[in-house]
Amino acid sequence: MTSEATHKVWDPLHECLDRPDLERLQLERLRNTLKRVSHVPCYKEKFAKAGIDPDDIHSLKDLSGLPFTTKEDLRLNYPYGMFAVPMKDVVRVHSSSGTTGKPTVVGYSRKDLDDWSDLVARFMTAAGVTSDDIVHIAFGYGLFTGAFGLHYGAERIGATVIPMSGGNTERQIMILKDYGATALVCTPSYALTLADRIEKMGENPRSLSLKVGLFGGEPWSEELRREIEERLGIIATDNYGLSEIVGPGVAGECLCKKGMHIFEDHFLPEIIDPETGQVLPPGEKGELVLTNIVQEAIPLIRYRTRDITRLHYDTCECGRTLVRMEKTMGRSDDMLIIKGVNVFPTQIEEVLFQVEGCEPHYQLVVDREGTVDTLEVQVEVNENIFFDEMKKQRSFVDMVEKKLAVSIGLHAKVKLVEPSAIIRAEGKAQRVIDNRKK
Ligand code: DLL
Repeated sequence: MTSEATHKVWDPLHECLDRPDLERLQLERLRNTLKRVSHVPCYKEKFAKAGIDPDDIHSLKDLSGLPFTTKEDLRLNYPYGMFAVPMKDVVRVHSSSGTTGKPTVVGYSRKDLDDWSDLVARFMTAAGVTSDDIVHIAFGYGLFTGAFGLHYGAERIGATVIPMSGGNTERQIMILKDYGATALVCTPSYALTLADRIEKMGENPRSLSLKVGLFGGEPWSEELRREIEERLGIIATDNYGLSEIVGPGVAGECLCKKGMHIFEDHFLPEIIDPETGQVLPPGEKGELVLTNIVQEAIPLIRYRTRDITRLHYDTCECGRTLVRMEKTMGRSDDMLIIKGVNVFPTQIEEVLFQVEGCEPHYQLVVDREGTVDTLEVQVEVNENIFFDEMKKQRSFVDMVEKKLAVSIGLHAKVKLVEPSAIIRAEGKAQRVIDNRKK
């Protein structure tokens, strides 16, 4: 990596603003956004209920008086009810897991797509990517925001993009070797899977041309970072985002690796106590809440990310003045991220409840085999099914596994257990056993 790449800032005008100038810009953008969303039925209702007139917002401090937006709001307004522009102005749609069978839908105007590419270009530049790089994208192309987000960001920089998409690890490795990628884009766990497979093939992952990794979409530790860096011989950087807010491009690390800079000229961050909803003082750990202040198609006000983190306002050596968020430290809800796919236990419950013979008692066991996450759904079935002949039981399991795959977009192994086998909780049912948390 050249020293030029180390210090490069994609948009110095916005990434290195003095805080008073940044806050002026934020307030102006917030006020404009509130005006734009006030005709969206959900916000019209929320503002009326809270007795809020967007014109009464005169300072950034007033933000804490505005109502929150949640995934539930998106579910209730499925699919396009939260959009603030007519469909003719929406040029792209993406989505993410919802808490039930219906996903969360987001839209982008042409300007939103343009802005999104710039936001991604910002964190890719911060990680040292330049127009000299060849960027291998191993996120799945589709409704998930990961692949398209990074794709257009890398093109914006002028890098060469290899839109490999997900899966087929052996082919990925061949392309990585032959096409000479210098930057790898995927989840951190997939980076390890690649390293494992290359080693199993008797080769050294460090002999690839890779120099930098841009990893995100799921939580990962500093230990995992060290392992990836060591085994692949690269600099591994973290980037964060969520589809409701834009996708990747909400925040990303610079090469100082001291937290991810949140692009505050686009997103207003707050940290709240997830129980009380109260805003916490700077530096405290709590749930990240984000407000879109630039987006046209679906600007969300005080969106509860459910991700737990801490914000740091002290200056960073890279020159960016933007606040940094720490690696996430868990969630304030029960969402699981399995192989990079977001899964809510309620999605699984919904499927099980629709299958005749399944009892309303189940448990999810999440584990890791080598570098790969696994999910087992243990479900109680009535005696007829449990004591049925093997062949019939097998086809019952197949049927449930297929239904689950359709709903959650992930293969889960189904294990049938006899009635009353799952321990009954006295308080809240313990639906999830996550053995990955070592
Ligand atoms: O995962 C967007 C994304 C794609 C970000 C690719 C970065 C790279 P969703 O599918 O909506 O969007 O999932 C969002 O994933 O609320 C976090 O819980 C988790 N998440 C995303 N990035 C990180 C990260 C994309 N770097 C949810 N560290 C978020 C920890 C992350 N968790």
